[in-house]
Amino acid sequence: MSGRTSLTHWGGFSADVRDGDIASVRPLAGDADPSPLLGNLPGSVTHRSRVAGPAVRRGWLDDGPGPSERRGYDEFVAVSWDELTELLANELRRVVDEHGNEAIYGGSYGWASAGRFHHAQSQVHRFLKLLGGYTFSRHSYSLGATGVIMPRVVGTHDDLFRRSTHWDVIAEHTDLLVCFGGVGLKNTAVKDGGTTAHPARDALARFRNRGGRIVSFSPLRDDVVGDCQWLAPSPGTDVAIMLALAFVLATEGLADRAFLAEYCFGYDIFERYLLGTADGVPKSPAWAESICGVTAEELTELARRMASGRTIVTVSWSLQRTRHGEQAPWMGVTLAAMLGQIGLPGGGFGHGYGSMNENGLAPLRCRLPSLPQGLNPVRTFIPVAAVTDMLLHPGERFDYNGESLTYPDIRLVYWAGGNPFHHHQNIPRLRRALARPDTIVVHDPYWTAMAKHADIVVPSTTAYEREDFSGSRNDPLLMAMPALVPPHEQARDDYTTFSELADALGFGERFTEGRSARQWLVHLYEKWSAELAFAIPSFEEFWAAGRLRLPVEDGLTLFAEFRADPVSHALGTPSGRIEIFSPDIDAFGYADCAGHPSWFEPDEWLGGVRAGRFPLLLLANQPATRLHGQLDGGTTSKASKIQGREPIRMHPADAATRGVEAGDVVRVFNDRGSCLAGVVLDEGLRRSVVQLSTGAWYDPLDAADPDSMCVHGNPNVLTADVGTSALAKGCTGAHVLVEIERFTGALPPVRAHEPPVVRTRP
Ligand SMILES: Nc1nc2c(c(=O)[nH]1)N[C@H]1C(S)=C(S)[C@@H](COP(=O)(O)OP(=O)(O)OC[C@H]3O[C@@H](n4cnc5c(=O)[nH]c(N)nc54)[C@H](O)[C@@H]3O)O[C@H]1N2
Ligand SMILES: Nc1nc2c(c(=O)[nH]1)N[C@H]1C(S)=C(S)[C@@H](COP(=O)(O)OP(=O)(O)OC[C@H]3O[C@@H](n4cnc5c(=O)[nH]c(N)nc54)[C@H](O)[C@@H]3O)O[C@H]1N2
Ligand SMILES: [Mo]
Repeated sequence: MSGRTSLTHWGGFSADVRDGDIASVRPLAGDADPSPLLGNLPGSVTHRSRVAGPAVRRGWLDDGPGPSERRGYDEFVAVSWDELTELLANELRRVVDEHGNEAIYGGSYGWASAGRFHHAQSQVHRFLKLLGGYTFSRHSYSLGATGVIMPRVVGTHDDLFRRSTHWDVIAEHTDLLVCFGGVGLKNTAVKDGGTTAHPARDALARFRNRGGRIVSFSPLRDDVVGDCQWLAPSPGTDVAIMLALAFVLATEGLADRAFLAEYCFGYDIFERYLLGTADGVPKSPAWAESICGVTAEELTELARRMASGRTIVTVSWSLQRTRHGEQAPWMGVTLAAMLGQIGLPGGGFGHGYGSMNENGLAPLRCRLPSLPQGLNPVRTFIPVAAVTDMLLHPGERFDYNGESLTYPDIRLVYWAGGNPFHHHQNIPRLRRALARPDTIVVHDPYWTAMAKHADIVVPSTTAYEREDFSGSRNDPLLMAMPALVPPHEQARDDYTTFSELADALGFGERFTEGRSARQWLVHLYEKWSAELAFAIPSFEEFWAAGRLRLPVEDGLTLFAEFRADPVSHALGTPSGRIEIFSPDIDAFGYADCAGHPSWFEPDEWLGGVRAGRFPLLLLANQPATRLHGQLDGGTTSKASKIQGREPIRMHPADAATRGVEAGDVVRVFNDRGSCLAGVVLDEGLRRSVVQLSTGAWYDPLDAADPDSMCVHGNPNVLTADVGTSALAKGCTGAHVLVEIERFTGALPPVRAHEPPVVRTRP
């Protein structure tokens, strides 16, 4: 069969199918810059790493629920679907009866697949809410710091992306794009929910053709593709750089004081810090030079240039995925406010151009159809990246965003559509935490490391084995996603699994409302259609056409309404203005987040004492060859590996001092853990910076030992499991200090994509 069209988080495609799998794919017509990630799809449905049928960990089956250090290397026993439903329903009932619903952790963070109905998070949360609730999580690994700080600074975090200044406006009006963290095209491959066009490359070409210029602060040259002024500061020092730029504006009469007075709150308090009146340290270019390694002259010249034309200051999301990650976006807005161009076409602030295929894309004029979630009767939550802290420290109090909260005592962990062995930091610590609950349940199509650490493994279908539709809020197309192939082996969609469980637990009718999956698609579509302000075709017509074009809001400039009328379009902050000083945050009295943006020395950076022991700064950034850990075994992903290991990029000079050559396998280590990786040499890196993307599946040499080396190259065996600050407690996985040596031992095989032992019973 050929030519059926579907959608992924990284683009639309049409597929030829053969033997129950995707044989080849072609990008969606009209996508000017399709993603190379599509190359991971062929062969993915029947890949050997699929979970073939329901499976239960041997120790759990024999001994019953309880803490276990055997998670991660025990064998599994194949069970029937009926057995699985009964075991799992009984266990959920036991935990609820004995410990209450709060003892279920259902945060279940993760990206799963495109699809509005079969969206794994929506399914698991709806199910657990009807069960009586669960401990939930707030915010994301993507935007943990931004999600808390920016609502306090500009009254929103979401609108910074959803209603960001359009690429066309930048191409037409911007003179200078000052990018902290680059504008990497690799990351604009992706948008959650799916994306049908990739306009960033073309927009940047039009911008440059018109005379627009880019200044990229980034440790990596290729964070901007094509011409730019590349400045490579020491990672983690961007706030010092921005302060120095601000210092020049303030002291050379270049700050827009009228804008600061009318649209901002508390600039005067911040300025006392900036000029050093408050603490005796002027944040001058000379001061910043000693921290970041960019010269005072370069910084001074840039500040003047920024004030002389239409300038956007854009801060990539990576900058807030570090200790004190709240500061960079806050200081970025402050710097843009001092330039006084916020709300003017082609000027102002951006957060994430080059982080996702969302900034610069026009938002829909309507919402999308979605599965109703219901209310969670349990109010207990954690900031999402505190999952290990929660499991290791039940009953302990912690600070978060002005509140004092308590970690619940979790007995059952339920994961559907995410992979903590991909997303969480300090895997050795994570493994110790995962030994503590009574039961871990994982739904996934694949034997990820998280599935291998579960007690009950539920085989899910992939998005290509079921019917759905999807789209995202900055994409004009709602796309039909017909089933391309039948379900693999015994795989079931999560909806069917939850329907049967809900039945066994006595709330089947409330969960399904009597609808099949197909009937839900029709129902969600029709309900949505009835609420729209405009007419759309019937579901059948949409399904036959395969797509539906929706109206979008073109030509946006972020905060244009606020600039035009700061009274009726006041921001959602306490003052209604941009809070350069936040009295609320100031009153929290946190040692690691003050009342205005400030420079804090990072933990993991080249300037501190720790760098004496571990002298290389590793960037654990997003992979160019896949989405997170998804389809790590696919063609595009595997083609980049070196002797089967994830590539690590090093500057030739850093390699030479260690006797390392291109193509070598190296051991990357610090005091938390170690992994192997394959060397690529590249002069486009700042000295002492190395880069190892996330996403190689965790593969311990000795699965019984939580401290074991990962032989495949997962950087999260090295990263620190500490929050951004007491304010947001966001993920800080972007940077970690390491040392590297040539690996001289016998090269262990990579078994990451091999399933565990699954015994069948007579
Ligand atoms: N060190 C470091 N760590 C990081 C980051 C970093 O920059 N540095 N980045 C962080 C960021 S921004 C993010 S967003 C996270 C991403 O972390 P995750 O979102 O957890 O990573 P994914 O690999 O996308 O995991 C999704 C899982 O869902 C499964 N899946 C797909 N479809 C379905 C389905 O229909 N049903 C079910 N049940 N499962 C399905 C996939 O097989 C996959 O295992 O990682 C974070 N971790
Ligand atoms: N291909 C692909 N695209 C993706 C994803 C993926 O898995 N694959 N994941 C998506 C997701 S979930 C998210 S949240 C976004 C994340 O988007 P980001 O967080 O912006 O992505 P990263 O790749 O981690 O970082 C971007 C660049 O920032 C630079 N950088 C790192 N630290 C510093 C620093 O201290 N200072 C400066 N100036 N620059 C620094 C690095 O060189 C890095 O390449 O990406 C999305 N896009
Ligand atoms: Mo993310």
